[in-house]
Amino acid sequence: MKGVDTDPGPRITADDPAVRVSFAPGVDHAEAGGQAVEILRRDGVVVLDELVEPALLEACLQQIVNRDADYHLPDRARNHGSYPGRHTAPLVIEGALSHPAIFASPVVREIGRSLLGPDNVLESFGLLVSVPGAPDQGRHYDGLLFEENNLDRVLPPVAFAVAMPLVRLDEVNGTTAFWKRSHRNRYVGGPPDFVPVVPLGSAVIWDFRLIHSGRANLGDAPRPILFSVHSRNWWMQPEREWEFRYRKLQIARGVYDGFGKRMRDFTVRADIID
Ligand SMILES: O=C(O)CCC(=O)C(=O)O
Repeated sequence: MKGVDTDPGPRITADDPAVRVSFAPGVDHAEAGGQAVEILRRDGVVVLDELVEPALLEACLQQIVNRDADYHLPDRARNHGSYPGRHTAPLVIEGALSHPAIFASPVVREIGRSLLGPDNVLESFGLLVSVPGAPDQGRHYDGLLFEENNLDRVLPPVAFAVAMPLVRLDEVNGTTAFWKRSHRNRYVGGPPDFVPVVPLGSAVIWDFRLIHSGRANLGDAPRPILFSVHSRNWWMQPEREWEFRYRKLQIARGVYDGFGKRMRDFTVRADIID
């Protein structure tokens, strides 16, 4: 995560139907997935609406709270992230979290194959939390191959983030603000042009090069999001030495034992938890 501007920009919500694709019952997922790929290529971000059953997401949140009621508390060694009031906590893929719709949605897998190549991998899977009082993030991109020049803009993508909120994201608990097309065009500042409200059941995918900023949590409850990174198989997110207890991808042994070869290849970076 690299800052480009400490000013987070004005507080607005700004929807754009051209950056959203519906996966409601009856929609042809292959066609909708193809549209999502085109939008990601063009704008660097896409919202996949009605992708996941809200009841499954509620079960995931319940499981997380039951396992660790303090999941939202900062722990520098155990969590990943360097922004005040915001961190990613490790998760184990088990129980409700092991449902493929959660960590390996067929729609997201297909988007990954199109944008990141057939042998792309799940680089990480954790819980992105912003706590009440968390301020706006500075504008940043999540990663570039070459920081020192503008080469990334003309290269194909190497990684994308998938944010699957466990609560609705809005102007109170803080959605994410995006500067569309900044993955390919020169960033010129100004207000964000896509600041979507994200209902439970929707997911947001963004290119790692895209400029964005998580908005302040003005509510009174933590804002949990299932957050994963999908990447080309030769790319890895840099690790920070002080995050020595953070585990970026963990799968329960019983879940992993049920995987076929394709899923094992996709989760090749996982720690298997006995
Ligand atoms: O919290 C958000 O909405 C975005 C988080 C983010 O961009 C980050 O942690 O890099």
